[in-house]
Amino acid sequence: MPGLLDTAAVKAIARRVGFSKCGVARAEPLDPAPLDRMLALGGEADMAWLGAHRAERLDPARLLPGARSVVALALAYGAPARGRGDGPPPGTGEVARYARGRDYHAVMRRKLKELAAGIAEVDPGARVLATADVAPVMEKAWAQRAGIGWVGKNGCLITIEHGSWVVLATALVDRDLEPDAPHPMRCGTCEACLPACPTGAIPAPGLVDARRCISFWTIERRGPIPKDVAGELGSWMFGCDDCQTVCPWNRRGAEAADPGLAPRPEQAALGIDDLLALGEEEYGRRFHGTALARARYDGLVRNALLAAGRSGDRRYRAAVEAHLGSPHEGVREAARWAMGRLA
Ligand code: B12
Ligand code: SF4
Ligand code: SF4
Repeated sequence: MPGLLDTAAVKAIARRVGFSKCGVARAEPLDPAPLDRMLALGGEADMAWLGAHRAERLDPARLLPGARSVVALALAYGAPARGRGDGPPPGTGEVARYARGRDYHAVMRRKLKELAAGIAEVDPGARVLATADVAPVMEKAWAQRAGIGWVGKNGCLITIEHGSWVVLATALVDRDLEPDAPHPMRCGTCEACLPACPTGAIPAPGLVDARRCISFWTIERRGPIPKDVAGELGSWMFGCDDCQTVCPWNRRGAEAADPGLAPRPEQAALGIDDLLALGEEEYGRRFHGTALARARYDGLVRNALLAAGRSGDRRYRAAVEAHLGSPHEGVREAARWAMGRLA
């Protein structure tokens, strides 16, 4: 039955759909300073798309003409409390917690569709653009403005209830909704995440330099990883959580809000041997539908070769050598680097 679309109605729909948190902000342009600061530094690394859509990133009305409100949404994923399951078993590389279940993009897409359908039931004329991760929308900035959490000094959006173990989405709406108050910054005097970053990728509070971030190199980087970075990736095979695991707001861990996001034990740490022996077809079967697919076959094998090299374990030599003739440049280079380490 059509009625009035207001903030309470939107939040009730978000709750029904299963989002962990929902808040509303006015769709007024964002402060350009943080984005410009990062771009001026070159902190976007290879991700030129971060600067290419600067105007859209700052002003939602450029994405949805007539946008009046931004609904910010958070979905908690499963993460163990600190102390349990820390560090991957020997012979494996660790996977960031957000990527240990089903691909959150798929889970989000379904929920965002249901949210848009719920809004259409109340207000059939409302126009909605609901996305997660894929559109030029600064999701953390909106989440903070809409009051669901704050951007911590580690650059992540932190909620009181679930820590930073949440993924984010937004829905732009061409309706005036009562806004929530922005969330206050709750880091206080803590700075634990800055020295905890193994590669010094957080040169100042809240500023993440992707050129030094393990998450960038192991997930987003296409092709070869420079020699000086290859040895610095620690125990990580895909992504990195080091600046989050030290955060006091994450001490308790989090329950997955959707069963699809619950961690699968076999996806928390990947065997180096397994990945070195992986063919493209088997890769498709194993990783399709997970966030790990973002790294593609060659990215994951490249990461495994570097992990083998860092381990110093000469038993990997034959498996590494087999990749020296790979058609993928990133894989070939990683195999050469690892052979040098295992010599
Ligand atoms: C590009 C990108 C990356 C890049 C760059 C990271 C970055 N910090 O921007 C890389 C590949 C490194 C990356 C890594 C990760 N990412 Co990412 N990423 C994105 C993406 C696509 C765009 C982010 C963006 O616009 N960055 C540009 C900068 C300028 O924007 P911003 O950080 O949002 O800007 C704010 C801060 O700079 C802050 N700020 C500026 N100055 C200051 C000063 C102080 C003192 C403070 C406190 C804050 C502050 O204010 C700005 C506005 O609020 C978003 C999805 C999206 N569309 O938003 C996901 C997203 C941010 N990533 C996400 C995740 C999960 C991760 C990882 C945790 C994955 C992992 N475990 O490996 C890591 C975390 C690394 C980290 N410490 O930030 C989630 C965030 C979840 C959360 N709770 O915060 C997002 C929102 C995806 C999603 N839909 O859920 N990511
Ligand atoms: S994700 Fe890892 S490498 Fe990137 S800023 Fe955090 S601790 Fe540093
Ligand atoms: S570790 Fe401390 S400074 Fe860093 S994000 Fe968490 S509370 Fe903020």
